[in-house]
Amino acid sequence: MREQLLELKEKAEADLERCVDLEALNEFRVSVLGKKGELTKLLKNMGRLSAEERPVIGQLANEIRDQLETRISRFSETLRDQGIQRQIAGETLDVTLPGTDVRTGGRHLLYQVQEEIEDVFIGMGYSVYEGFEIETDYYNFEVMNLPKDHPARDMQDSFYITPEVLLRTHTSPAQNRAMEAMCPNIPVKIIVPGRVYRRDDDATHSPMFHQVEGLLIDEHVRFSDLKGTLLEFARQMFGPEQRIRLRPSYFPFTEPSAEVDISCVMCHGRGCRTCGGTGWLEILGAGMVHPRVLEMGGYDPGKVTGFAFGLGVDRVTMLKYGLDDLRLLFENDVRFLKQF
Ligand code: FA5
Repeated sequence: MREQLLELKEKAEADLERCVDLEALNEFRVSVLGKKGELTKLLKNMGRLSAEERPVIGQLANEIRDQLETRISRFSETLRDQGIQRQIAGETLDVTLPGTDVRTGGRHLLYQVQEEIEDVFIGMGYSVYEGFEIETDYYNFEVMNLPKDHPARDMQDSFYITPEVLLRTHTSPAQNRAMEAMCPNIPVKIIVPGRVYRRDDDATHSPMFHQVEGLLIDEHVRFSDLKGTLLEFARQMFGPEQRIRLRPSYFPFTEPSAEVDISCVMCHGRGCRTCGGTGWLEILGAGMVHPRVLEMGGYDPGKVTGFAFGLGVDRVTMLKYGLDDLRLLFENDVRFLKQF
């Protein structure tokens, strides 16, 4: 049996060198040292040996196994190195292959339009003031002259965090916050851009949308100042031919109040599908700041007057870019967004 073992070793050492790759070497290893391999088969005859021979042969078999394992492992390293060398030698650099496309991000269309709106008002001397997206019932409604149980609260159904804390339904609460911060200084001349939330959801109403609030408080501010400011805004935003129309409306925090329309940007006032044949499109609510709102902000309505407006940024974006569904802006479809 000793001779058989030595023969197996000699043959295995010669065969090992003939393995051309790692796969062949692994197959070879299994065929010699594996559970059903040649060495195991040979050792099954150990039972026939005498008690003195058995440990001697057993030890020899172990030595042969260890030696073969070591040779296989070394040869596998040689094969691996050869493979790498071959790969390097065969590699060529193809400079004509297309490069990896590096995509750069861009500003979302809505924020491009919001910035454009801000620029128009900054050009008219307004400063940008930041409000809070999470507001208290007090600022969102009460100081806007909407006490609890006021029926006009129904116009702006909100998302409540607690009965007293909610996601703001409009940017108007920032009016009072700004008045508190600035009183008794005049003029207060601010715009407040930001996200607002309502329980709305259709093609022209989104549960999260954007407004830009405007507030001017000073001596002798008149309704005609409001009208002139909004006309100037519409012209800078939509072109010099743009007209605006004020329709009487109701907001508890302004008196008088108006809904403001611009002449339809699609048909220029002739009447089309977008404007429902009327030639006009609503973009904002506005009015003269209610004396009680001035008072609650610390100002004396006998000495100062003011106007305010709340502009829908998403609406302006739809009109400027001819979008027929507001929700396109929030679906995060890159094919849509990268057009702008
Ligand atoms: C208000 O939110 C008042 N705070 C505006 C205001 C401010 C009036 C200051 C007077 C003085 P209104 O609910 O009409 O008003 O909303 C104003 C504008 O926001 C609308 O003209 C419209 O352009 C836009 N808007 C309203 N709801 C949505 C909505 N769900 N999705 C998208 N835009 C909306």
